Amino acid sequence: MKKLKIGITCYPTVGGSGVMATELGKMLAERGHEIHFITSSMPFRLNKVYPNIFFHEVEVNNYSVFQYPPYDIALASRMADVIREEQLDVLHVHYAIPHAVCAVLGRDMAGQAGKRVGIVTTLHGTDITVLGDDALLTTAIRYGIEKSDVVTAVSTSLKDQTMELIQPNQTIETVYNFVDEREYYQRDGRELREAFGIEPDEKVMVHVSNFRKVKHVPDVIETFIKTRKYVKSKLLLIGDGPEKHEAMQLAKQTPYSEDILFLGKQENLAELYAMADLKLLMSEKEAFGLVLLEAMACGVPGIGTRIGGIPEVICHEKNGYIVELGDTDQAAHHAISLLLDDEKLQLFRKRAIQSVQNRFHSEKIVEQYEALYEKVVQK
Ligand code: GMT
Repeated sequence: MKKLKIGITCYPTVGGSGVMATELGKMLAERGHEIHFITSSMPFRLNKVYPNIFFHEVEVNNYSVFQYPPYDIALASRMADVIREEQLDVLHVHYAIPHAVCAVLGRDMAGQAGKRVGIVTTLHGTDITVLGDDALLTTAIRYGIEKSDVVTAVSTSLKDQTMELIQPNQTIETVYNFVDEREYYQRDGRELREAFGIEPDEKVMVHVSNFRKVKHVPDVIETFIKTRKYVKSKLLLIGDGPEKHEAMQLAKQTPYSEDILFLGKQENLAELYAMADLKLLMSEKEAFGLVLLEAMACGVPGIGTRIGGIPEVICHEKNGYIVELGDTDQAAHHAISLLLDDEKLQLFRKRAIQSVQNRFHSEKIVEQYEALYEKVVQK
């Protein structure tokens, strides 16, 4: 396809959406497109130098007269400059609020001198499932969606929820998330397990999140405790966030506190997954669950709640298990049955890797985005 000039805006420090936007930018650059990140700081996964990736920082000054720094306006203004100066073909923004609205404003500010930039908006979840409930923001979210040329959602569940909650006059396409298979693959974790004091006959369960309330970390700990009674195992809790302290307190009160390891924020998740046998994601809101996909790519099957996009990632009883929100008995039941049956565990591991390759392969997903860009450019 024709090589394009693509602007990308995301929250550079926010979990899955920032990771996805950055990985997409890197893959598009590898396919010969010119990428312009327009973000408040360098995206944290942009850890390699590319000759065709550029970073345009959005600096927001803190004026003493204003109660709030004008981030949205500064971003729209920067977008306008980059659209004009770089003659962007496409501006791909992640999150409707504020990024889609800023993109529309930025395109307007850029004026008619340049060619009309196409706006592609990807919805990641929080913009709809949390902000979409806020009556003050619904109009702005609908505006951002309707003024975009193409809108995608990271799961069909999120797409349906957006249509129901926001009722935009716009079609939304599902484009799933992906992982970089060159980083997320099954590795030998024996050395690392030993370094962490994990015995060869122990199983390892893992949870990765930003420890927000919606992640239901106490349910993860409860599931582990119920499983630990029957399976010699450890629980690795990776990440940091507002509920971590409470989770640590809870872990301390359990009879297996020694087996619950809080590893904090970690960069090299693929290496850590090499130690794990099972992933737990017990969230009450989850548009996709990128952490599940990352684990599956490394051969770690998951147990997740019947929430949002999770059932689109986990195929119940094939590559993992789906349980109802809060049902830690059922989660523990599945965990025990899987962890005590080595043959089944190996089969689930294999199927987890296969489903990532078949349904969420990076090449396939990046091609889907390219096809949408092409559509926008031809408009
Ligand atoms: O889950 C979070 O708290 C972070 C949030 C984000 O904006 O990065 O994640 C959302 O986007 C991810 C990437 O598409 C999805 O995998 C997550 O499921 C989604 N989180 C929610 O919907 C709560």
